[in-house]
Amino acid sequence: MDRIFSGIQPSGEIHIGNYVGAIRNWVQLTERYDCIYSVVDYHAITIEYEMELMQKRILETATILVACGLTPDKCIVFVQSHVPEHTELAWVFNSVTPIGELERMTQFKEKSKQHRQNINMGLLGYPVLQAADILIYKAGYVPVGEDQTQHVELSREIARKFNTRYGETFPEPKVLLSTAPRIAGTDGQAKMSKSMNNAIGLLEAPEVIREKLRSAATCPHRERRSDPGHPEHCNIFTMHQAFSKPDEISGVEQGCRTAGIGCIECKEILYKNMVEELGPIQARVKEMNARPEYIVDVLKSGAAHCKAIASEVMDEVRRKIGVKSEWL
Ligand code: AQP
Repeated sequence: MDRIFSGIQPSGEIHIGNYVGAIRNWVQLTERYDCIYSVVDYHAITIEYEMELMQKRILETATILVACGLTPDKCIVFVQSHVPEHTELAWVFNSVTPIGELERMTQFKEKSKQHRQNINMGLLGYPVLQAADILIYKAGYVPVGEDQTQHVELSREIARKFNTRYGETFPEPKVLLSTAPRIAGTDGQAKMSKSMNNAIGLLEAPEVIREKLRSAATCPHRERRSDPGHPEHCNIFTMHQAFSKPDEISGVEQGCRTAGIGCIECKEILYKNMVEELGPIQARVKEMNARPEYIVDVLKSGAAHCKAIASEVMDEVRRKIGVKSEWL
C-alpha cells in the first residue's frame, strides 16, 4: 500500500476547518493507504505559545484524532517530538533548500505579519521540517487543506534537490485535497484558524455553535431577507456542502438564490447537521478522557512504530551524505 503522512499542530482548539479540510479525509484514506498521522508539536513552537498548556494540547489533539476515527487498528497516530529523526532530517534538508523559496511562502509572509516581534528561523524553516516529517517515512501522498499545498510543493522540490545531489532516495510527495479544502472563519473572509478568533471548535457545546453560526457572516450581497443571495459567495453555504445531505444542499442553494429562505433558517439547518455529526465525536472524546492511559498507550506504540521506520531512513541518509562513520 502507498504511504500517507499528514500532521496537525497542537496550537489551540481543533476547529471544523481542520476537521472537514483534513481529519475527516484522513479517516476515509485509511481504507486505501498505509497512514501515519502526527501531532506536530515542534511546528507549534515557531510562534508564541503557552508552554504550560502544551502537554494538555498535545493530548487533547491526539484524543480528538482518535475520536474522529483514526483508531490504532486503522492507522498510526504519534507525537512528532517523540521521533527525533524528524528534526535531524530537517537539518540535512536545510542544506539543500534555497532561502529564497522559503521567503516566498505565503504562510511565512502571513505569520511574519501576525508575529512581527518574533520572526524566527523556525517560522522560516517550517516547510523544511514539514518536508522532513513527510519524507522520513518516504510518504507518497499528503492529505492537507488548501493552505498547505504550497508547502507540499516545496517538499517535492526538496526531495528532488536531495535526490539530485545524493542519489535517488525520496519520492516526490503529492497533495490530496479533501472536498472542503478551505473553510473561512465566522468573519466569512480569513481562513478559519486556531490562532484567530474566528473558529468553531470541534468540542464546542451545541448552544455555543448555534450562537457562533447565528452571528457568522453570510453572502455579502444579501442585505435584506427579500434579496436573492449568491451561495457561491457565502461561507455558510460552503459549510452546508461539508455537513449537509445532498438534497438539503440543493434545497438551501435554490432557496437562497430565489430568496425563498432567509439566512436564519439556512443557518438552523446547518446547525442541526453540524451538531448531529459532531455529537458522537464529542461523546467519544468524553469517554477517552475518562481513561487517559488509553491515549498515552496509543501515542507510545505509534512512536515506536514510526521510530523503527525513521531510524532506517535516517541511517540511509547519513550514509548517502557521507557523515555515517564505519569506524565507530
Ligand atoms: N480553515 C481551514 N479549512 C480547511 N482546512 C484547514 N486546515 C487548517 N485550517 C483549515 C487544515 O488542517 C490541517 C491541520 O492544520 P494545522 O494545525 O497544521 O495548521 P494550520 O493550517 O495553520 O491550521 P490553523 O488552524 O490555522 O492553525 P494555526 O492558527 O495554529 O496556524 C492542515 O492540513 C490544514 O491545511
